[in-house]
Amino acid sequence: MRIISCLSIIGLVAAVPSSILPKDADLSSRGGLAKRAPTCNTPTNRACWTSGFDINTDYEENFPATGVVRNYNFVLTEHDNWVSGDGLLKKKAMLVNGQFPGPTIRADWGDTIRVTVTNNLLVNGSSIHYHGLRQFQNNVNDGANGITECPIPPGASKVYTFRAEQYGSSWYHSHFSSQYANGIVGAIQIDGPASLPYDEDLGVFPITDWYYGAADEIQHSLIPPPGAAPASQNVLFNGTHVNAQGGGSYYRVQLKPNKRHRLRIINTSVDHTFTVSLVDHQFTVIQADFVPVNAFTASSLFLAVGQRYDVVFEANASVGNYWFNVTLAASGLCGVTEIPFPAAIFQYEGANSTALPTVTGTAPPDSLCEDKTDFTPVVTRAAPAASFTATAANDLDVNLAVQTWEGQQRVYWKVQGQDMNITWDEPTLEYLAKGDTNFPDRYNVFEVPQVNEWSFWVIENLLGLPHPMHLHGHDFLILGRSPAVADPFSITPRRFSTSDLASLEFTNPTRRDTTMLPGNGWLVVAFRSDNPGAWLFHCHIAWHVSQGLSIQFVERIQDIPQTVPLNSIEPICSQWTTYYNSSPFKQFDSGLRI
Ligand SMILES: *[C@@H]1O[C@H](CO)[C@@H](O)[C@H](O)[C@H]1NC(C)=O
Ligand SMILES: *[C@@H]1O[C@H](CO)[C@@H](O)[C@H](O)[C@H]1NC(C)=O
Ligand SMILES: *[C@@H]1O[C@H](CO)[C@@H](O)[C@H](O)[C@H]1NC(C)=O
Ligand SMILES: *[C@@H]1O[C@H](CO)[C@@H](O)[C@H](O)[C@H]1NC(C)=O
Ligand SMILES: *[C@@H]1O[C@H](CO)[C@@H](O)[C@H](O)[C@H]1NC(C)=O
Ligand SMILES: *[C@@H]1O[C@H](CO)[C@@H](O)[C@H](O)[C@H]1NC(C)=O
Ligand SMILES: *[C@@H]1O[C@H](CO)[C@@H](O)[C@H](O)[C@H]1NC(C)=O
Ligand SMILES: [Cu+2]
Repeated sequence: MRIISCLSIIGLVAAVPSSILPKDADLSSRGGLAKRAPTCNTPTNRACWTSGFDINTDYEENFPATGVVRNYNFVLTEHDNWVSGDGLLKKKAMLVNGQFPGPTIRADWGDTIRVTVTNNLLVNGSSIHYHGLRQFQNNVNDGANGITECPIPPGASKVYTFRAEQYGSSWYHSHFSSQYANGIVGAIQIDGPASLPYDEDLGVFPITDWYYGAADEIQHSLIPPPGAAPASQNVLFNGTHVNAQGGGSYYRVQLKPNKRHRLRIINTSVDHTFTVSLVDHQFTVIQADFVPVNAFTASSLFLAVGQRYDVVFEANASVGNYWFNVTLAASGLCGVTEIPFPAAIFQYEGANSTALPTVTGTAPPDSLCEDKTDFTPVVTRAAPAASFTATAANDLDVNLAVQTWEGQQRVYWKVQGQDMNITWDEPTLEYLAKGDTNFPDRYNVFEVPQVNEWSFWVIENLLGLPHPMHLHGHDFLILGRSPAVADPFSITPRRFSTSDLASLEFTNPTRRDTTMLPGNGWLVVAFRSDNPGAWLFHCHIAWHVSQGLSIQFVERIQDIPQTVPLNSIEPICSQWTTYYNSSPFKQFDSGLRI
């Protein structure tokens, strides 16, 4: 029932004339939070939010109707030889409002977010994806070009409107080929309740691998075998770092002595999965992706591309400066950077603001490229174990292939023998708008027809390289995966077998939107088919998705026309088609890049 009430709220926002919508929030002050509903959220009680809504509320069924609309204007621009936050030149930058990271989208739980994106790039199209946002019955606003929309051509604008149904920390990024590696990336902070008290919110802390080259040129260099991802030249903390030549500066985060701080760590990498740690401090995790979890404490945390951890820690060490370190897996399988010890500085009030930390700290244990899956969501979910069997129909084999393309050898990533290769001006939703369900094989469509049932997927990796897998439109339950090994290349692929069944956890397992698929191993995930639409499921390594590592779940095809305004994609599609037909710059990859 409550799902229906959310639906009608969304419908109302879309249907009412803008004159009677609540007055837009004043974004000029306090990060856009000048206007907000009264909240019972205080430093001693973060679990509380507003009347009827707290940390135990099932946010997939119910979220506050604040009536507030947060407006953002994003202008995408292109710059040659742009000075990066580490003081060195990036050959090609593409930026949101001229900055990197782009502006943070900030809203309260339940607000409506409206982002107007104007594409002022020279020749590229673009589409902006809001990572982890559930987009309930709102598939057209998912920002995946070739799936849910046509790219926005240069000179055109598009408005994305969606509700902050969940709360926590995330990011947005371009989904047009490898474009986000040029810098079209920013953070999202949605304020809501939390599972632990804290005093200070330090805000979002995006960490990214950084390449001085142009993304298109790097991607072109990966066409011929071996097609292996290059090392990054740097790692930026909130856009800043020292560089290998001794320039640049460490990003400094200010701490208040003896206060509990909340930090929102976001891995906005193109390629790297890493471990973070803060010398002499422990992190207590309160949220993983957009899912609040029962607090647990760790001395280091591993983040795959796209993953987020909201942590709380107490500034109770002696007043001073402390390294916040990023460590890559020793095997190099989770990415390689040319900068030896990427770090930021966490500086206590009263500490010397030019001095470097003196304590090196101890390196965290090798992550073996594996994310944690032993924490428990606050709002519980269970999948019916009896409904699960591994069959040919829910098997997704991931493998690499070399094929001839335009007279040259080319590397492809394939799922069930097929690499994704979409056509920008024929997105999946356009097929559906025309009533055509005859998708080309290269769209890699897997249909999920059942209504409100759990759908189970067994992903089997037939190579040693791990992949961070991300699903749009849902948080998935991580039922299980094969154990991490130090050198997955040294073993033969481990397929899921009936003897592995007993190791699966169906009752409130870890739930999130991104997780690692082990090298030469398997991963079993489940999601409930409660959100009709075409939802991507892909590796979040930008280079790999461009090389094809992606599928789309077309969920409840019969219900999509009733719940998704398919015609709304047409204006941009016709503008894109007109533009692209006359553009000499053509698609040379899968067309996708998260
Ligand atoms: C995108 O822009 C880059 C940089 O200007 C260019 O190299 C590439 O060919 C463009 N690709 C498309 C499909 O427009
Ligand atoms: C990162 O930068 C943003 C934008 O300036 C700021 O709001 C945020 O607090 C910074 N994060 C940290 C941890 O300092
Ligand atoms: C971010 O994720 C990427 C891709 O999985 C990974 O290679 C990188 O090490 C991660 N970075 C951090 C800081 O966790
Ligand atoms: C700092 O606080 C943490 C957790 O609140 C606690 O485990 C730790 O012992 C404290 N350390 C010091 C030096 O008091
Ligand atoms: C702060 O640190 C700098 C660099 O190490 C040093 O030169 C300076 O003397 C220090 N200032 C104080 C007040 O200790
Ligand atoms: C943390 O980073 C600093 C600065 O690069 C480095 O000196 C230190 O060795 C690193 N510590 C660990 C444990 O990686
Ligand atoms: C994608 O499919 C189109 C249409 O079949 C084809 O022309 C193109 O070569 C394919 N792209 C790649 C990278 O395989
Ligand atoms: Cu991958």
